Amino acid sequence: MAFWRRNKDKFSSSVLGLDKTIEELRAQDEAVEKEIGVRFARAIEKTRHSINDRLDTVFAGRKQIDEALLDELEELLISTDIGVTTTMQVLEAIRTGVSRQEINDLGALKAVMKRELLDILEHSRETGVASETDVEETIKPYVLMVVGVNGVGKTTTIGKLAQRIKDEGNSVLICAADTFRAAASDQLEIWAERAGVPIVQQKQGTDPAAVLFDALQSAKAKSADVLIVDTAGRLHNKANLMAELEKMKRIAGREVPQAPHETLLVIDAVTGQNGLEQARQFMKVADVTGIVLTKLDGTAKGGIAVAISKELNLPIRYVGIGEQVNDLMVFDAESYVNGLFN
Ligand SMILES: Nc1nc2c(ncn2[C@@H]2O[C@H](COP(=O)(O)OP(=O)(O)OP(=O)(O)O)[C@@H](O)[C@H]2O)c(=O)[nH]1
Ligand SMILES: [Mg+2]
Repeated sequence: MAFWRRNKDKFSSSVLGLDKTIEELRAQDEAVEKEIGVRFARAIEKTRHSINDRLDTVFAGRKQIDEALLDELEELLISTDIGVTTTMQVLEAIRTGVSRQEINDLGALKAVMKRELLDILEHSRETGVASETDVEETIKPYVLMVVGVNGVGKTTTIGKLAQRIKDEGNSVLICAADTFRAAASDQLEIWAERAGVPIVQQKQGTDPAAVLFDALQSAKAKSADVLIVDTAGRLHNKANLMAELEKMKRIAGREVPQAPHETLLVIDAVTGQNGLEQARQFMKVADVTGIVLTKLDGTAKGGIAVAISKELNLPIRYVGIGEQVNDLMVFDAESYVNGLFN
């Protein structure tokens, strides 16, 4: 079973305290959902402003949905980075709705947009989930590799993830396999300390695969549930990077069956369509199974989440919504889409 799902079950069974009544559990679920909705809404405030508020302006004083309005809508959608293909798909759905006289006002138009975006996000979750291949629950550690170009937020995400996975009741070990950049390991060490999880590191310039080998031995010896691996972000030499990632993958698979079980590609939402292009390059060198979209809090172009899902057909697992340890959320398509329009 994939880790995030395995974990979800673990989480719900821990939540199912016998001392709680059904009503109390329901209230607890509702409170959690509300909290998630509120945090998503806050994280995509800038994007909501650039879609929802501008939609209101485009519509103001208009009596009908005509081609001129659709042109403005097209421009608006493109500017949020949801991508050309998605924009065309949404416009097509609106045209169909208008011709069937199902869309007469802004409310109906927003409903169609929400439905189309949600469809795309959920489709990638169902079809693009490479890591859904069964990983037996007895396999330990669950190896999670984190890749992506410089500065997108890999190390920060690992710090947040370590805390989160630990809080969910797992023992975690971090592997500092970014031996390329000076201070990379120190930065990770600070996060490891903060989360109270052990870290395996070696001096700068060590072969990352050797650090990973050490970490795998240590994780097995400690019977750790999850090993999170930080990697170097440089992409300027594709052949090197490919060789390095492949070697790491080979070693992981030799030491732990089916490892790495998940390879998360981190994308910086602020870089918008450029991030998408980086992702394509990365997908050529690593078997990416899911996305972490960071810095959603810092962009008005949060529509990139939709473009990623559609064009890469990969599920977004987590989103980063700030620099603090709690600023990482499991991506929830519905909360995201609701947050864009409500
Ligand atoms: N606002 C915001 N900032 C973030 C988020 N995630 C990371 N950052 C910031 O982005 C910067 C780079 O983060 P790192 O984690 O060092 O990125 P990296 O990918 O490990 O970088 P390299 O190791 O150089 O490849 C830091 O200043 C982080 O605080 C996020 O979700 N929101
Ligand atoms: Mg880093």
